[in-house]
Amino acid sequence: MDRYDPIKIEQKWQQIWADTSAFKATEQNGTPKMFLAEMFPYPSGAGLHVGHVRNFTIVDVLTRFYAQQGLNVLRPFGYDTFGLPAENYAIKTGIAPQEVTKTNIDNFRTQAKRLGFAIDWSREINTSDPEYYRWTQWCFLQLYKKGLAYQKESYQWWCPVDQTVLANEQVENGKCWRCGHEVEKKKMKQWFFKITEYADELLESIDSLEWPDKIKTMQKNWIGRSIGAEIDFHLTDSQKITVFTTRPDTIMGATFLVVAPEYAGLDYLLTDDTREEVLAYKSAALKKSEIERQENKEKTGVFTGSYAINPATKEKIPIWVADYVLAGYGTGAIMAVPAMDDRDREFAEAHNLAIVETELVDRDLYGTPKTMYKMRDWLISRQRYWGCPIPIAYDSEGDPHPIPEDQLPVMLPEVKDYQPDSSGRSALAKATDWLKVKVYNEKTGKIEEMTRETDTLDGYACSSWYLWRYASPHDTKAAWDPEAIRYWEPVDIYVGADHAVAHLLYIRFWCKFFADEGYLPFREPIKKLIYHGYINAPDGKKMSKSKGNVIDPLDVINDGYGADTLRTYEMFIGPVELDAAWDPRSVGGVYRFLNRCYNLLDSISDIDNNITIRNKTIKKVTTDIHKYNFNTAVAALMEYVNELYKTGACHEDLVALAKLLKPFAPHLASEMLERLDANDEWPTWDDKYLVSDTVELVIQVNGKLRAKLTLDASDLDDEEKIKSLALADPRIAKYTADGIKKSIFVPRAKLLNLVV
Ligand code: ANZ
Repeated sequence: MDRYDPIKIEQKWQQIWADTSAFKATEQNGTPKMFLAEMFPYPSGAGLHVGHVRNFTIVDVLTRFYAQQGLNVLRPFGYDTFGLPAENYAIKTGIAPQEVTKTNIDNFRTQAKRLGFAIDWSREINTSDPEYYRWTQWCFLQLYKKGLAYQKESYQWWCPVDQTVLANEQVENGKCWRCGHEVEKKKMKQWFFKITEYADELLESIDSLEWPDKIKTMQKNWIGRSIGAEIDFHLTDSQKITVFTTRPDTIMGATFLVVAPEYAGLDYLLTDDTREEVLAYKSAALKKSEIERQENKEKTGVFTGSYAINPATKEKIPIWVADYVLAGYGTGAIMAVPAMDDRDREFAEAHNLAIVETELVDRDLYGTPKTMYKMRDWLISRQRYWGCPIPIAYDSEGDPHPIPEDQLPVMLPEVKDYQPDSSGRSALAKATDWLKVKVYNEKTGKIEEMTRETDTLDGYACSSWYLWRYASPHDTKAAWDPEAIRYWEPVDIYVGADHAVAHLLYIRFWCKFFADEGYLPFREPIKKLIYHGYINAPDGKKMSKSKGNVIDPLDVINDGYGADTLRTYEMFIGPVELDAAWDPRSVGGVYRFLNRCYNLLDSISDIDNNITIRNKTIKKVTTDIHKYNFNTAVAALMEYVNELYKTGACHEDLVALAKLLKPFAPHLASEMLERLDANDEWPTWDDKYLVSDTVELVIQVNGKLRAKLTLDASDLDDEEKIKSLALADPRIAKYTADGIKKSIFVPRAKLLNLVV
């Protein structure tokens, strides 16, 4: 027969899939659905990288797997297109971000098609398309109406030379990334979403999700709920400082107070002797990042010149200012208890302040109970051109008014010069015609000429609802169609490798808000989350252009390996949640494996020699994919093929092989199934053919042999099951009644050691 020619086979099947709209999804009441998505990519000029391929292939393996099992599968695709790279490119080259984005999307689409992804291309979305951002603006207005989108003064990084606001990532070692001048913090009016309104629910409902523990913990820490109290320390009868403490019981040991440099009442605390030094300290502190400040390695701080009374001891204690106290948390003021708190002790030692060991008092004796969160409201305004315009206009008094919903979208106008304006406003400030708009003023009851908001929305706003747009991407009447939503959502499996506390928190917040508004019939948008590892260069280092170690996935395909090899290799590369290093030799190995699969078609045996291994392989691949153990599923297929070469493959062996291979190598598998005249329905196994291998497992308690258990060999990779079997055994249970400290499982030695 002919030799395996991936390029030819892949072209053939990609054409067939395109011609037949093979992956178009429609609602089918009565058929269970499965909605899978990756975190949609930012279409950069560099094209797809191997990390995207891992991300998209995981989704694709599952999409094809569930489709082969008869579920009604939805796997859409989209592009997260607003953001700084396109704008910076425009500033540098003068080429419109709209143009660059279109070119990049076209390239991404072509590349994704060459990888054979089972995408419903009719549902493609692009966040910078006016038909999309029109609804992002609608979402903003719903939040605005409920007071959850509001304005507040806040400190921003500011470059006095470039006269522009800078994003955190544009400040490098305290200097402007563009001109190198030292940056400052400047107080400016900004837009926020009130995510803190949902802090409790975001914290409490996360445990109901099938998400990796790592991500759940990161979100919990980010929300950072602290239960404590606010206590007043009086300077005079009418003047006081309120502190937030999680340890009101330590108040007897509070020997000084510390306020943040930005503390609102700071000026009031200063004396003629201290003013100059404190203000110099403040301006230095404003240049530091929050992380630097919390570290406060040198324990810097200055005395304000004022004292307050500790309400428990009635002692007069000094008030200091130090940048380890953050303005945005609690009240921006703390009671320092150096005998109890390490940071306070180090500070007291550095400044010769009293350290007094005392007893604890009853927690409710002083102050009022207070729950505090680390999470702040989400700052969403960007002084940037390339983003979704905020649908707001200001009247002559500077008061904001929403642009009426029937005037959406507020189109992003085309401009010539993308440089932010000298007042720190985006390039939109220079679009003079666009700036003027007639809006109804409810204060005067008249339609008046107003000035548009020139800030644009944080790109994370655009991605906070796109998963719902996928249900009805062409809807011109609503952001999403409730019927389509009820059928497809929530997302069953979501796959990504980033945004643990940003995007994945924001989308949960919007979901709860729109559920409260009656627009969504669920309160959590994503049931299961797969958070996968990165692919690194062969030496384990991060791939980067400057190191010249980037592997271009298209090169792998064009070298003759084909997309099936690339996909299968990236699933074989290691456990899905771990980072993995690219290994060119292993790519070759996967290619040879696919060749061997194809060549088996050459000589089909009449005798069925492989009923046991066939059933075993079907079971193993099925259960592995269910557990997202893609690498061991591929390994099982490799073993199976080795066996078939030894014993001879019959028709049924090959049909099973092609069906199991299809999620990983869909082109080759489709070709094999066609030649075998078989459909792609997922195969089932029959337990009666699975003579189970048993193993004996040694159970130790504190290193001493206490029991031996006989187990099914396939259970050896299920540590949790083994642990619970051991703990349930009466010979073990008598030693572990008080719980275990840890367990050490060594599958190769068939040994479980419980430490009590
Ligand atoms: C006295 C005390 C004694 C404290 C003690 C802790 C231990 P979390 O758990 O993070 O909420 N704190 C309060 N506001 C602060 C701010 N704006 N910047 C820096 N530190 C601040 O921690 C709350 C504790 O962190 C508070 O309780 C306060 O110190 C400090 F043995 O008060 B504690």
